[in-house]
Amino acid sequence: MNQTDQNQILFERAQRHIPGGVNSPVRAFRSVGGTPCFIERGSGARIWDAAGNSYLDYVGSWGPLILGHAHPEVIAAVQEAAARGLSFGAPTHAEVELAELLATLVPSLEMVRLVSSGTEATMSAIRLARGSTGRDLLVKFEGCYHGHSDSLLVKAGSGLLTFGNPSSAGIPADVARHTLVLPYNDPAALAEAFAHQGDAIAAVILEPVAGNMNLIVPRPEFLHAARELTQQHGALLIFDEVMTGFRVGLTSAQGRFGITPDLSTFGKVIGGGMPLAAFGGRREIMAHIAPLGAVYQAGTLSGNPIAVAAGLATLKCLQVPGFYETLEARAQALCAGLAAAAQRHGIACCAQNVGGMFGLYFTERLPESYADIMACDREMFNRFFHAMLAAGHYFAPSAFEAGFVSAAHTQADITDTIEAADACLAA
Ligand code: HOZ
Repeated sequence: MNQTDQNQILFERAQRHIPGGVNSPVRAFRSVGGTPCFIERGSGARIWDAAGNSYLDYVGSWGPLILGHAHPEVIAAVQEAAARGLSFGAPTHAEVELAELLATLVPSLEMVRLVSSGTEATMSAIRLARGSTGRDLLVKFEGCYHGHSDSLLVKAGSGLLTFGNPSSAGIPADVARHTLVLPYNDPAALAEAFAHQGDAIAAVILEPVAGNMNLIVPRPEFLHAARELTQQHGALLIFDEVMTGFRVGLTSAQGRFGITPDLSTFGKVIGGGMPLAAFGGRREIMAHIAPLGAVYQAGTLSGNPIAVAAGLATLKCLQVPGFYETLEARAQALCAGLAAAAQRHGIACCAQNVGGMFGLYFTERLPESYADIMACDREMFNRFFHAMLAAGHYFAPSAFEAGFVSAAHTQADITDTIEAADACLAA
């Protein structure tokens, strides 16, 4: 049997009992075409699929694996915690430590609640914003993705954008009408919304670096307008840092850009590859959460001890001096090298990174909006994706996702990927 058939065989089996053969839509390779790789194992910057192929991985489980796969300290912490029991549904010492550490590293997190996924974190933060302000209207931005709860699946990014259907079926119109969608990076549109409906807006939620419509860097004036307008009108500013949290720096995007939100959501890196997320913020707002207040939120696996152990071990490694400087340098080198390789072959291409996340665009200039992203050459991306995959370099299977570099990627790995891109783009 041809080795490569193993992925195909598994995909066919998977489709019999799992919708689309995957447990999260982007994994299905539908926008790029072809068969998804069924991953058997990972180590450092590499993953291996069921057919025995190995790849340098620039997905990193969509962001959590900032230390690379199977980092020894994280695995040891997980094994040690697992030996003491998988779940208690009761408070533990370790979750207190994690809450204290998060509050120290990100000072806006005066109080935090641990949950199991980014979706849960954003959904709960919005309920809290509505419950604490007594208002219903939520402002989000076109192409931003904040998980799959009802209020947030309106003109969303990630898988919805990948499949060209940015608003999900199954959301009652009555729910969707409480979500106002505005263009990202457009402070004037936000000011106008507040001028008209400012006293009805509970919260503005945004990705402080948009990472679910490829990657868009925020204009400073956009973030400042979001902070000032929410403050002026008694609304809350929610930073969705599920992707950017501890990915763009030790103080996350809010520290990097010097903006203090009222509430923030975290996920991915804080769980080190385990299902862990959090929402938190100002003490007086968080005091509305049950059991202190009337906004209900709960979960059997919230603060799960194995996930917390992985998160603590990961956050410890991130505090080593120079960690983020090296990560940023690697991501920058990758971006510069990929763009230069494409340009050498006359292909319109640019790339940029923020910390350890990056965007690669087949277009002339760096995109600043959803519209700019939609104008990129998707066919070119798909060709690039498949040529790189065949050469052993695993990029996100969608032109609408950010990429991720980990601390396990060496300069030699980056050089290898750039050389492969040069060869692929020449063909
Ligand atoms: N929504 C994630 C990317 N932005 C994809 C999650 C997954 O497929 O694992």
